[in-house]
Amino acid sequence: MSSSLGRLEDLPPQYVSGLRERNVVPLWPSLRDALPYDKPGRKTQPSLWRYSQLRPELMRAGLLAPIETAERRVLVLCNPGLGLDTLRATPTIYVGLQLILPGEVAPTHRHTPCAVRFVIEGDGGYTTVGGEKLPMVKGDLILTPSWLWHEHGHEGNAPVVWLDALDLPLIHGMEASYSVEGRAQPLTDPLNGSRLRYAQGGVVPYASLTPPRAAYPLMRYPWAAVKATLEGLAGVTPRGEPVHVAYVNPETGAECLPTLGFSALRLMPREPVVLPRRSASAVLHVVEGEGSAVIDSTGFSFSESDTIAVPTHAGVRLEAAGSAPTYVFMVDDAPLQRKIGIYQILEPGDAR
Ligand code: GTQ
Repeated sequence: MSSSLGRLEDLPPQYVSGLRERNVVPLWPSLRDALPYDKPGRKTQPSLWRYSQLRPELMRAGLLAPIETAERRVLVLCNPGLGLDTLRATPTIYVGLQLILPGEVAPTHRHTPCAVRFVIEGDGGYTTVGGEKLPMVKGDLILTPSWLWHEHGHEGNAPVVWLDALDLPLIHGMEASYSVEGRAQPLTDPLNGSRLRYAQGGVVPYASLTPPRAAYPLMRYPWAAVKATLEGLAGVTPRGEPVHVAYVNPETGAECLPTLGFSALRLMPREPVVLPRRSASAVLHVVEGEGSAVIDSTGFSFSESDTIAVPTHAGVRLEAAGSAPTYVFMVDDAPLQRKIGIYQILEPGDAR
């Protein structure tokens, strides 16, 4: 094992420039950057975006950017450690706050990255995905899987805002990110149809037992059902263990999208939750309540609708404040990491 590697400056400059002219470089000066010992090199910073500060800016975007020229009126939450122009909250996860005003339609398109919407405020919004119109109620999770047509609309009378999460950095990094325009979709499914088919965990339409199965049988996960599940789980979870549920495909029990995973946590005041350090990066979004977070050594206090970036291998400690439970929605890249065989849960203090 070589502990001190040769540097670029140790080589004859003409040798290095001769290599570079042929589009070649020596590995050893960069080997430790490419493959650091014991822990990945991370540029991602633990970061917090406060909704109370961003909401006025988003409403201003409503005045500055007509939907016709914006297509998607979104303010992107960019991790300062990754640079503000690469549209990344973590190395793999894009998140943005999208605003749609009454009567507007964000036109039909489809794209290679997959996306989800997590509703923050407002009534009357909807997203149509693959011919199914999905109501958007605060706290609902709506899937728009890769390459499915989708458009957003608004039939209410106050602003509707949601959090977008996409695997865009990943697909863009693969130089595989693109979209195509479409026409307004014909509604081929009843309003909220997939939710009506899978209203109850553990009970599925009989016909779905015979292949082929739909890749994405359920498109909308209402918050009311997720919250009720968290309440039930809280009653049977030993104190000190996280009350944490995962959003899954109701047919297979697997994660609902191939790359990104979605889950929700219930926190109680004076019962801090320490999540294991792991190889996945994540974004936390506060659904209800307030509290504090320590991400590695950075502490934040958070309120409803705030969003937090969690780097890979980071320690995460969460605690509710006040007297009521606090609910946190989480997006991570664990599904992709599991598929490619690199997912790790790291015991405290253990990097190996
Ligand atoms: O609503 O389809 O935040 O295509 C970024 C790209 C939202 C969307 C984003 C998109 C969308």
